[in-house]
Parts: sequence; C-alpha cells; structure tokens
Amino acid sequence: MKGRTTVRSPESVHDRRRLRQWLAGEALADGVSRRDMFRLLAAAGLAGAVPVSLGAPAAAATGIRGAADAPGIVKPLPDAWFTVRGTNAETRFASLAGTGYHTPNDRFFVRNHTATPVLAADDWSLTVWGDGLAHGRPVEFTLDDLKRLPSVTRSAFVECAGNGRSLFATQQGRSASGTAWTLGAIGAARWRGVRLADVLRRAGLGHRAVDVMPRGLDADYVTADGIDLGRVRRPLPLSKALDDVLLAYEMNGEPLPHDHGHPVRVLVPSWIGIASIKWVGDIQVSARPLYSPWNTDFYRLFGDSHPAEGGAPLTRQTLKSAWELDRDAGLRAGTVHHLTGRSWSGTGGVVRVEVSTDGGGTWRTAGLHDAPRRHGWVRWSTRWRPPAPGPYTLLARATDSTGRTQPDTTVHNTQGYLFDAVVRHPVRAL
Ligand SMILES: Nc1nc2c(c(=O)[nH]1)N[C@H]1C(S)=C(S)[C@@H](COP(=O)(O)O)O[C@H]1N2
Ligand SMILES: [Mo]
Repeated sequence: MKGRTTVRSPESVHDRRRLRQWLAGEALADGVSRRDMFRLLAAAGLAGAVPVSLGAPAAAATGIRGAADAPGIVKPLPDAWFTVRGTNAETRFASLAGTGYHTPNDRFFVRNHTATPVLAADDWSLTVWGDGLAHGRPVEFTLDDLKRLPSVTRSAFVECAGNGRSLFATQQGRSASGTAWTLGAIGAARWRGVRLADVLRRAGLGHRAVDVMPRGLDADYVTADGIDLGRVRRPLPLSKALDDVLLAYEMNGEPLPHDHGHPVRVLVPSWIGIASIKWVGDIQVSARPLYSPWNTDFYRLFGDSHPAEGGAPLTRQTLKSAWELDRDAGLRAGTVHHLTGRSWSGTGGVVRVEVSTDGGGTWRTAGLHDAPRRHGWVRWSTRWRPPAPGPYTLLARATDSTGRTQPDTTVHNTQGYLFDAVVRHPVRAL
C-alpha cells in the first residue's frame, strides 16, 4: 500500500461488519476460495484467529472452459454497431449518433460471463428465500405476480465497471486483466418493473436481514483456470436493496430482450453493471453477511496503490466522456463538422463538458443537449473545422454535480476498473 487512505464508504463499513461476522461463523461464503477469505482477514489483522475448519473449501476445479470465442449472444451483432470481445459485445459509440437519449435495445452492449439463456416468461419464477425472512420460508413470484405490484419506470444507464479498461494500456502504458473494452460498455434505457423493496416486503422481510443476493439463471461461471465459481451473484447491502433497486421486466417499452435478462433482471441505478443481475432466478435474503467471488475476488481495486486485500467492494460508477466517432475516423479538412458525444457519472448529473480539438492545448465548452440527470448521461456537441489534413487528437472532459472533473490519469488497478481519465481520441483530417 502506498500512502493511500481508505475512504470509509457505507459499503466499506458494512463490509468490515461482514468480515467480523464471518470470523464468528455467522457469514456465508459459499463458492469463495479459502485463500480469498484469508486475504481479507489478514488485511484486517484477524487471520490468526481463524479456526481451520471455518475456511470455505476451495472451489472445485471442474475442467477447462469450452469454446471461449463463441459469443452466446442471441441478437444480431452487425459490425456497424458492435465489436465482439469474447462472450461480450461492445457498442460502437459512433453508432449512437442520432439515436436519441436512450440506447436502442438492438444496439445495447452485452456483457455475459457465459452465454445468454433463452428463458420462457411463462415458466419463470423468482424464489425469495433465506434466514432474513421473518418466517424463514421461501416465497415464489411469477411474472404475473410481479406485474400485479405497482410498476415503476426509471431511466438509468447500465455500465460495466471495466468500461474503458483498454485505455489503461493504450493511454497509460500499463495493461489490466479482463475484457479490453474501449468506451462502449454502457447503454442507457427506460426500465419498467417493480421495486425490489416491495417484493422483499411481500416476501416477509425480517428485522435481522443485512444482505440480499440475487443470482442469475445462466450457467455456472468457470474461470480460465478451470475453477467453477457457480452462478453469477453478488451481495447487495439491504439498505441499497430497499432504496432505488428495481426488478425490471421492460426495457425501452419492450419486454426485456433475452440478452439483457429476459424475463426479469435486477437494475441498480448508477452502480457497477455486475450489481444488475440478469435472468434473476432467486434472491437470498440473509441475516448473516454474504460473500461471493463477485465481492471478494472481483470488483474491488487491487494493485500497488491499493490495500493488499483490495479496496472496499465497488459500488458507483465513475465519470466518463466519449465522442460518437470511431477511433481514427477520417474528417474532411477545411469543412465544419458537427461533432457529438456523451458524458455520464455515477455520482450525479453531468453539468459541464469541455472539449479540445488540438490535443489538450486549448479548451472550450461543448453545448449540452440534456439537463443534468442522476443515473443518466448528457448528449453534447461542438463544431470543428480541421484547418489542414493530418492527425488530430480530440478530448472531452466532464464535470458532474459533485464538482468532480475527469482527471488526466487514473490510478492503476490490476483488473482495470473505473477508468475515468480524459480519453485522447485520435482522428485524421483528410
Ligand atoms: N446473470 C448474469 N447477470 C449479469 C451478468 C452475467 O454474466 N450474468 N453480467 C453482469 C455484468 S458484468 C454487466 S456489466 C451487466 C451487463 O448488462 P447487459 O448485458 O444487459 O448490458 O450485467 C450484469 N449481470
Ligand atoms: Mo460488468
């Protein structure tokens, strides 16, 4: 650790409580390797106290991952709209120009740990279970049950925590593990569904509940090393689950598409994409703190500028901007171009965007086409006449309602999360 103090966010306080309870044998860590739990405990100065029998068994190795390059995505992925990256599809920002505020479903990025399961809404049900329910019995909800509850419509982006990851390598000379996204692992949609809070209360939420863990119906996730981590799942603190989380069954006025979680997904506004579990099949409501690999091994900041055990589990997304242009796009010299882009933040609406067309030498403000909105982005534009043929670097720099502005560099983390630095976008004037 290099002189960096850990900010005690509510989630980090909650996480310390989880650790103490795990030590007392009161927390569940199914599918989390013993090594990971010891790492967390060692960091808290508690490892010596752990009885050997308490460590979760190492996850079983169940063979090597299959054809990793089969996308497993149902919708068409035309080159004009997507770049396929392993099991995932990144939206090309250039294809968002003129599409309006919300990302059309057919252009929305897809992040799949394995493959899209094609589920029938009629056969689907959600099981809410666990010792955090007052009566302790599992409760089932069909889609019709959910649709009978009051519906809520919310506009929000879903963005992968690793969006922009490749820029750690291309712009800062230090690579990070994981999908090499540029900036297109984000989309904004109008989600309609029911409040998770309403469903939890109907299920008989008890006073002792502390963590809620939705789990997907897609296949077990097997790492490149052949470790089966089980189904995709990540605990949410109860306070967040009761706040603004939806169980969404519609996306931009249509039934949720298969690739985005049909028939029902969790939607956690402004939080890292992994919180928004797709194809949710069950939700564990626990009186004991919960761990999964997605809040121990993944989605914390690791690396030489971060605590050895990783930072607190990541929650909100950061601040970013993107031009609606391909990298190395060709623009005619001597003509005025109307250039567009989008900026967004997980901590508040974007209130200002500055742009530079000369590599950061001079800056001017872009015109904003949307009011600042929490959980959303703003569209912006600027005019530019490339004076002469040659290479140019475009930059866009956003400031959000908390007063935070995109920095010039992002502190590195080994898994490449939360890249927020101003991106240098190369274009050519022809
Ligand atoms: N069940 C399940 N939920 C999941 C995932 C997954 O692989 N399986 N991927 C998560 C990640 S990492 C992200 S970024 C978002 C992506 O949502 P999208 O594919 O609808 O864009 O879904 C999240 N929910
Ligand atoms: Mo993600």
